[in-house]
Amino acid sequence: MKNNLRGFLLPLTAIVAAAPQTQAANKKASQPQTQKPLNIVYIMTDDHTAQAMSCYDKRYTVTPNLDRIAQNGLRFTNSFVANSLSGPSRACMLTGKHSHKNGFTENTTCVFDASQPTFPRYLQDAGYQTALFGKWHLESLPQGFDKWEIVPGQGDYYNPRFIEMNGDTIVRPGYLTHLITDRSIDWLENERDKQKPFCLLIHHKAIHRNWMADTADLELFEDKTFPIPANFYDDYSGRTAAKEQEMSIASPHDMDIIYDLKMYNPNLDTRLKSTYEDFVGRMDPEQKAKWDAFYNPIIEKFYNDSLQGRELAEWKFQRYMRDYLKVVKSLDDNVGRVLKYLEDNDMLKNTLVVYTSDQGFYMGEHGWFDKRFMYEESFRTPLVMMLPEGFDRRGDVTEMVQNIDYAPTFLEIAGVAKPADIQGESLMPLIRGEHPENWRNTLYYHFYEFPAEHMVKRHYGVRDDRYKLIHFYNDIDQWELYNLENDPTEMHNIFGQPGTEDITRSMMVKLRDAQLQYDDPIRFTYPISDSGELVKK
Ligand code: SGN
Ligand code: CA
Repeated sequence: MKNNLRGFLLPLTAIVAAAPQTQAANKKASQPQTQKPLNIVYIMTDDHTAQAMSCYDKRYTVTPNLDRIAQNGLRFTNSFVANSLSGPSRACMLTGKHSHKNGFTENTTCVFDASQPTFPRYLQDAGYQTALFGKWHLESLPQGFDKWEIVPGQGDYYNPRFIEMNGDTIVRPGYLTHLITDRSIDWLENERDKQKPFCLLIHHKAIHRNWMADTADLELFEDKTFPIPANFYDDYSGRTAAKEQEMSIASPHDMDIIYDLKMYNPNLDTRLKSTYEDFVGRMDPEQKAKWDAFYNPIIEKFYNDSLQGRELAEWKFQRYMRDYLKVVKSLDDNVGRVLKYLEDNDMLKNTLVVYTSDQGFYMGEHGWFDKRFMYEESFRTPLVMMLPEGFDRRGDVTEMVQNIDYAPTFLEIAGVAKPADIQGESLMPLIRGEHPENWRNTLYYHFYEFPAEHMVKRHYGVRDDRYKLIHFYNDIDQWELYNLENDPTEMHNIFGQPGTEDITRSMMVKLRDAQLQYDDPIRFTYPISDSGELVKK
């Protein structure tokens, strides 16, 4: 679905304020009451992957402001999502529950049930001021915020629309990443009650498709040639779902030469041309003049050169990388503006700054863009935190964490006891520098959005620190098993190979246990006895 406007169409009954269900669980946890409560600034981007963040990966770009967050706190090196898609990820992080529990399993038909408890509601009940600016993508309107202003659906990069709390839609002139930052700083400076602790969610559209850079950044990266990932020409042998996806950079259907790569041609019709025309149509004459001055020579050369085959695929890869990294640059600058505001106002000492993305993304690995798969690039998500005074731990956290952990973390900060139905774990022990012995050693994942754009089949799976087991189901029944130690790019599906029986059995047990623990109504059907023996099909 294109720029999604389903949020506009909801009847009022679907968006009325929910009954306060949070009271019972809202007992104060034991925390020193003498300490001033910490503020939380939770910055989240869309589709920003760790490969494009220099504190994780220095191959492609530099992100000094994001790196500053990590340098003054923690870098989580094993950070994952529960369902690699925007709406589902947001629902997981708001509720602390997997998709089957919060009900928002996929983007196309789900509407978030706003009557369920979320961390902003718990925080509000605990005396925090809560605010949200930017992308929301949950179709029902936000609840549990003292102030919010969201973009409809995916949002527009240029001169974007915002939905205000009173239901009005306004258009703000400018580039979205700046505007969300301006709005957030304005709230910090002029609107909040400075006597109360706060939790501010700054949730950007950047770096989402179709990666339209700010005109100020258009010239960046044009002289750079990025290394092509070793598995760019993956033939997907042994992996049916990977073969049948529609997220290939080389494919003219999947990556649109006009919409994605801006090679506008009035004489060429492509699948997403009209969407591109709509987006560019939002620009004012000055923005459009800069846009055209930059792109026109590239367009002319592109159509003259008539590249084919691998040359064309690699040209598309380079343009994709450049566009994506330009959008990252303005995001990084704007994160810097927020840090500067907090620093200038002496607020870093009592504010936890969290930076993450709604999921990872493919930067040409397996030949792809987009996300969805439980493979590493999109299962992972960056997570760095700048820590306030009194938290001395620095460096890497290597424990496996997941976006269902954010809600219980924020609850612990606010002194709210974790309700029994929250499935995530508070990250506070890790932030304090502890290494809890019983920390999770298995992650559970479940992706549902099929059939849909990009055609990634439904699947669930488990990952431990060495192996990953995935089951693709619904219209197929295929298992994949990876040894991440020998095969970190997941090119060799070893499921069913002689010699893998023991590890298959043990991963099946982990999968069965995870589905029971998280109470997922979809249970795998591979025959396994009560004692954990694998019954060969
Ligand atoms: C849009 C994009 C897709 C993307 C989904 C979900 N298409 O539909 O490429 O996978 O969003 O992304 S587009 O033609 O509209 O750009 S998500 O991050 O919001 O889940
Ligand atoms: Ca996303």
